[in-house]
Amino acid sequence: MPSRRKFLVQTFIGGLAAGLGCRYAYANTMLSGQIIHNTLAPSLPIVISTWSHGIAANEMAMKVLKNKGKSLDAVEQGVRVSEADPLVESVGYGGFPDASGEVTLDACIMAPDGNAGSVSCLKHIMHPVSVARRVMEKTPHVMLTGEGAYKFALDQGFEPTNLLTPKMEKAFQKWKNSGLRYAPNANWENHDTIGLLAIDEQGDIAGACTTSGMAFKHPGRVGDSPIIGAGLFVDNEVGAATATGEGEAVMKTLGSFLIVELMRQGYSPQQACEQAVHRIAIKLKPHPNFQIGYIAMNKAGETGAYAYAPGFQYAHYQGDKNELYNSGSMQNH
Ligand code: SD4
Repeated sequence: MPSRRKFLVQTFIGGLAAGLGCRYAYANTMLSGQIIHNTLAPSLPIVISTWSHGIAANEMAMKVLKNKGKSLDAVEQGVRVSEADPLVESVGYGGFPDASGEVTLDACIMAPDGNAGSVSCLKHIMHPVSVARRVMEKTPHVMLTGEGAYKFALDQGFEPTNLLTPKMEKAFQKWKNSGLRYAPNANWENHDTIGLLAIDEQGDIAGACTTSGMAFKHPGRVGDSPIIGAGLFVDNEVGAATATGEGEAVMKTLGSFLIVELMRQGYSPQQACEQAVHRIAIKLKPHPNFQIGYIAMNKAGETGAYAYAPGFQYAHYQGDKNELYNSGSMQNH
């Protein structure tokens, strides 16, 4: 290559690298010293999940793992606890309805062998994660949606259930009467989708994510939670990540896949979560009430968590310690 051209190419690449370096240096400087995280040295098995109800889900998942169960069974059994709990208001039974008063559920599951299953906009079924697992194991597909997913669930022997609790019916009527239109708002909506990641004694990683989505969403709206790579991603060679919060931003940046790919490049789970939140901040210019939270785990069992706004909590279970932590966030620094 002629020397001037070589110089220009090198200058271009150098400039690009410096630009990127700058961006990441800026991100890391801005974020450094702000991480609130558990300091345990990893020892398998380990379970990590989103929000305070993750404690009960972790409990069940760890029970499976301590009985020599596999991570895939642990993640399914774990999130089923939140799906059945009417006090968890963004998951399964007792979740917020959509703008027509119907509870519609999104869920997915991913196995250590890379297989995945998912359901979206599923009505009347209490355990969408288990339907997602059946999609993974009994069909050649990854995702079933709406009426088709419901019919499949019935064919598989799942019982129809009324998912709308009296409390949520009241909340819906109040919202309807208020004349308010749907607007994503992290401060008044319950952001409590459960994403749960587990690594078993053999070092195999699985994940599950399940939600009723954003309260009073448009009928038919599907969020990030059932989208493989957005709400959840597992690569058993590298690690796993899962998301909670305003799903549209996670979908636009394929957040969980991004985190796993960053870990593949050598980022720690914590650094990878921070970069994925930062990517959203740079690309999407979030609105004032925006919230998003990620958790991640790598093959060594190291974990990380990070959010856009303060208030995101996650539950981490290792040995005999099942504890709730406040994640760091971009906005409180
Ligand atoms: C969604 N990510 O449907 C979900 C909502 C959520 O806690 O996480 N709520 O966009």
